[in-house]
Amino acid sequence: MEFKVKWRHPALAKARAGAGQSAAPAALPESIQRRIQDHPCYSEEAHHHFARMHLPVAPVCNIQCHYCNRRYDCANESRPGVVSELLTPEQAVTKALAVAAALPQLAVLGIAGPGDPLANPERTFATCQALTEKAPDLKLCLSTNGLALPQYADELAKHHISHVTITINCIEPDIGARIYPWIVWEGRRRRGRPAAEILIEQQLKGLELLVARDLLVKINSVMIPGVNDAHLLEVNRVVKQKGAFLHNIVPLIARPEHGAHYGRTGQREPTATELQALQDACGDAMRMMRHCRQCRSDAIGLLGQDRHAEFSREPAAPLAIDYPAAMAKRARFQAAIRERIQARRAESRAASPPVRLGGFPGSPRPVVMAVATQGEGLINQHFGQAREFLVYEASSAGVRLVGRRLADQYCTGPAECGDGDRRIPDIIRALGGCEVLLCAKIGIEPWGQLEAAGIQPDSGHAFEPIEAAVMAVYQELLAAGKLALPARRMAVGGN
Ligand code: CLF
Ligand code: SF4
Repeated sequence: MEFKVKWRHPALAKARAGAGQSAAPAALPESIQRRIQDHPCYSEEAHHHFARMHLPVAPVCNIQCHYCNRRYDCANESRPGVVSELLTPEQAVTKALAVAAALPQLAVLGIAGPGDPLANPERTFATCQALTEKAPDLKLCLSTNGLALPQYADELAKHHISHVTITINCIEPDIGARIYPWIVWEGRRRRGRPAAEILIEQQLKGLELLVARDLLVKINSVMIPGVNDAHLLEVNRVVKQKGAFLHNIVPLIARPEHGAHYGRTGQREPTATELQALQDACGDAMRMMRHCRQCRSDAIGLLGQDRHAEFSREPAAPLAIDYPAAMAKRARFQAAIRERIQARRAESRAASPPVRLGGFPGSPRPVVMAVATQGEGLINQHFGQAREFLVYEASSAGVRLVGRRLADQYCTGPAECGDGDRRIPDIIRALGGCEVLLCAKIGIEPWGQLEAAGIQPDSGHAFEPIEAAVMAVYQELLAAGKLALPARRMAVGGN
């Protein structure tokens, strides 16, 4: 299905008009590139290199979602079941400066809970104001359910909050009534369809106001099978039409032990395949986020490598931090990262010529590969240490990230040596659909078990850039005649 899209973000609209684009997204204009190049959520490439820190200053929420247990973080930006410490604005600012001084990859400070930032406006904006003054080089980011958004659109712009996420799970109130049991609106608790109607209206109005103020807006949607899964295609169409920059569809997490309504009532979670099919169905007409880690509201570090436990609950003394020196160090460090990214792009263009078909009909089938990585865009993790795998699809069109899979860690240390055998069936299940596993190293036992399950381990590309390695493996398979079309009908690489 092809949507007729009116691309309303001012800068994007200009780019599309200039490029005469139809459904495919335009190459991003330089001004937008600059705004996302070091934001780990808004740029897939950046997420390998740049870190974010969440400041848990917002305890209260103004709505109830059926996937949320209020003892835990806002589930719109986190895994239910994970509790974050709450900080006062002063503590949050002090801690942010301390972390920024210690973590040169830090590029973004986000407020994402544990409740809704805009249901706690004083705490949220006091934190932002102090950060704008004291850490002017860090981007400010915020995530909200959108109920209070229209009221605070100007304030968000005033506080230099450049990136805002709105969680929009539906645009149809009857569906909303199945997701939100109540909201608090104008001092009163509203329920059912009328409550959902108000929430949706506020969310869409908020989106328009932010786009008009030139903020970059990401939409998060929780995929709830049988409730809003099919409907999210329509949500995608509408938010795109209203100028959202990115759509992040995340899977519902509903476990009985988390105590939320969906978990208690047996609402099922989507499978990785269902999630990917929905993201694919939304098409490439809109940028889809595929690398979300559903992180906690006090997360620190690269996505997928949360370091919050390393930083003390007690914030460091403010006077002990030489922030200007740390800022200069961070600027040098991040400039070097950007140079490395540019060099790697050039290298990858030169070293991995695209697979091309030698003028024959048909095309080789795509191959899905799992990758163990700790960041920096490299295959740099031992299989036994991995708790998640990024999943890439290689095809004659190139390499693309299609998602991530969570898995039990195969090796948890000498005390539990041997337990990997017990965990491997679950790991194999989590990697369903993957034909190759790329990692830095892997033991002989799991190698054999994965191979027997039809997943070929490969540590021959250890410490190489991910996309180049995935394409190299694809080309090896192609050259070996393993990709459906007979090898003699294809040519690999070249001009
Ligand atoms: Fe945090 Fe969210 Fe800003 Fe990112 S997270 S407030 S946009 S800085 Fe990112 Fe985490 Fe996914 Fe959120 S990976 S849960 S999308
Ligand atoms: Fe929970 Fe977030 Fe929903 Fe509020 S908006 S009920 S904190 S998931």
